[in-house]
Amino acid sequence: MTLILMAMPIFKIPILLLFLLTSIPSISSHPFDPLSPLEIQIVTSTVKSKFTNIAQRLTFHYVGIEDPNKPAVLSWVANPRSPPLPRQAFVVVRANKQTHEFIVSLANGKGSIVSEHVYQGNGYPTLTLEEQEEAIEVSLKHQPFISSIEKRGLNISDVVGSVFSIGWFGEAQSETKRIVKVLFFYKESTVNVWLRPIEGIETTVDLDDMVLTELKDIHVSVMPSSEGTEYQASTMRPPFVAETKPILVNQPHGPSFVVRGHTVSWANWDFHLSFDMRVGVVISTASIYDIDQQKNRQVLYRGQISELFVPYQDPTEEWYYRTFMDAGEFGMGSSAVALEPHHDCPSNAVFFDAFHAGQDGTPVKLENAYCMFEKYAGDIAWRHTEAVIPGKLIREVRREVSLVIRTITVIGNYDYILDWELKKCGTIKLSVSLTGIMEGKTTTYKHESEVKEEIYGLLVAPNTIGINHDHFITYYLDLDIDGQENSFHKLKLKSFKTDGSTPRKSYWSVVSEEVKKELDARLRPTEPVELHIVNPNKKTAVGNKVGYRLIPGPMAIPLLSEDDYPQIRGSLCDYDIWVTPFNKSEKWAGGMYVDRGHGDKTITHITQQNRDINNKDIVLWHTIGFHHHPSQDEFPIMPTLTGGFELRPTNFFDRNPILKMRSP
Ligand SMILES: *[C@@H]1O[C@H](CO)[C@@H](O)[C@H](O)[C@H]1NC(C)=O
Ligand SMILES: *[C@@H]1O[C@H](CO)[C@@H](O)[C@H](O)[C@H]1NC(C)=O
Ligand SMILES: [Cu+2]
Repeated sequence: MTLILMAMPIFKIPILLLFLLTSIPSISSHPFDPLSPLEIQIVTSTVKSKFTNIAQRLTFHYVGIEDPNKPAVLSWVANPRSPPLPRQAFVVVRANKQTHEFIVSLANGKGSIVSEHVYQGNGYPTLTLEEQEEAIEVSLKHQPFISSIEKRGLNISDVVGSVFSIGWFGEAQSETKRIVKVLFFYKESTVNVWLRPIEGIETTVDLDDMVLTELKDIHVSVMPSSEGTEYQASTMRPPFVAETKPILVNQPHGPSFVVRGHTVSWANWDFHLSFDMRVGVVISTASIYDIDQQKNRQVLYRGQISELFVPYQDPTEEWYYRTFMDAGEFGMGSSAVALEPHHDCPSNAVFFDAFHAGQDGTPVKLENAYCMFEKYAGDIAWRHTEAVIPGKLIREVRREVSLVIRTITVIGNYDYILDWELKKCGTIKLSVSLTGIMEGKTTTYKHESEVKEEIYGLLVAPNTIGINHDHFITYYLDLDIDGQENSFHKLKLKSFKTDGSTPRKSYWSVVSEEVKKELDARLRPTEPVELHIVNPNKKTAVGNKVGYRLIPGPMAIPLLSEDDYPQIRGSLCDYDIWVTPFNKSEKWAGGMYVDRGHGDKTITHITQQNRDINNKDIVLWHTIGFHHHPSQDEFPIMPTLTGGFELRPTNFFDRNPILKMRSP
């Protein structure tokens, strides 16, 4: 009982609503509920007790739930008043320079180790926030480093550091130590440190020993002026951009969603909402109520980010290694920032805290880690004006009110705003908005006319180059369209010639292809195609297969050569679409251990098994991408750039599911 209580999220909602919630009959905890602080404590102390006389550091890199098996989860969801499933946690620690994986049982509120395994492959777990801080501190206190800074006439107390993962460039496994580089920036007259890098000096820190292993003082770079780099309103003088008058989002009767534990009901949707230190928000066991069939129908078993790959395109000595895998290396969840009410989310939003394990195993609270709100932005759900009927004017309009779940992850200089949006028509829309600060590289050039060589980007300010890079984001989408057995169909739009019996010479029509195997599902569409996930065993009343369609997001094409190391690790961008048969342990498009990993367990390798995907429980992986050639408008901070994709019901319903909807 304690565990069930602890599993309640701490969210801030009006007292009145809290009162209403408590009057709803209780429900046992959902199998995907994130670990509560108490559970984290139990799990990590159980693991710690295995390492009693450890000589070196014991650091926790991942602590999260171990997913129960899918059939058990589905039968619990079908009957949520049944007893909770046994809780287990999955844990990754570093100890004695080894990566240990544990599964810990939480049965009866006590921790016990179910399995223990030393990972022998290449690559390392996600960096902890604490070890990044330590690596910076070790560097800043290193006397030869201080001398190097002083030699440049800079003030050590104005130097800040940031940790950069260094990828993998063909070294043997025995040579790929768990090391990072620390790079330095100058905060002397601006908070926008990313545009004031101290180039030509870097340290290398071994994270397992937490020692500085190398100081490189290569050259003295120019320091761009701090002028115009500030972005805090309090530091700016008029004129300001024309103000708009206040806009209020006002829901006089409160939100129309109900949150029980981590389970959410809103309009016709029911789903589970969780948060994970590696991937951030996880939406699972989502179903939609069909008013015609008068039942909930399954849509999504689990959806989350799988990986985010950001290769910079400057191959020179001090930049070549910047090829980040943000989820696996830095943690999209543990790097989530506290959302600011009224600004990061509108005034009608409800905020949720999340918990993850700190490096030492103690629970760390991430306040306002994600928010949920109903969005009405003046859009229309459907409408028609009918003027053709004499003497009658018909106008029917429905407002589009949707539900948004938002989290924001900040990895160093970059901010990723990650939204899930559920619509009453059944559409699920996922979007990524990029903002934050570009990573500036210093140069002696002050004007574009002086530039006579390759600079791998654009001169965005005097002495500052914005370096070209990409953002590739792979989503893991275990769709269960009206049941588990699904198929992937490519509906190709083809041109046809007519037989000449009318003046028309051509038309297009649809040629459907059932995809049978994993390798055939991989796709980078170059011709018009509709991508359907269907349930071949369920048909509409008129006989169409029920399904959902992927309306793909922005597609970017990998431009690195196939044999380039970042491309091997980041092969998740080789295709926009991948489909695999469901396997609980296959979730990571870039591999499980990506820091310094060799890219040998990516989605490329997973799909090489070329398994059957026809009429099976399948998973859709969708990679969206942004090529980013910086522009001056993005200096000194970038206006948001948004991209996303939709999953849209396609013959899922027998007719418009929101036909019988009244506008609120
Ligand atoms: C360095 O910065 C500190 C803190 O801002 C300041 O107190 C100190 O006077 C500075 N030293 C020099 C040499 O500018
Ligand atoms: C699931 O995937 C893992 C790793 O690819 C593999 O070892 C395991 O055998 C797979 N399980 C099933 C049931 O296919
Ligand atoms: Cu970018």
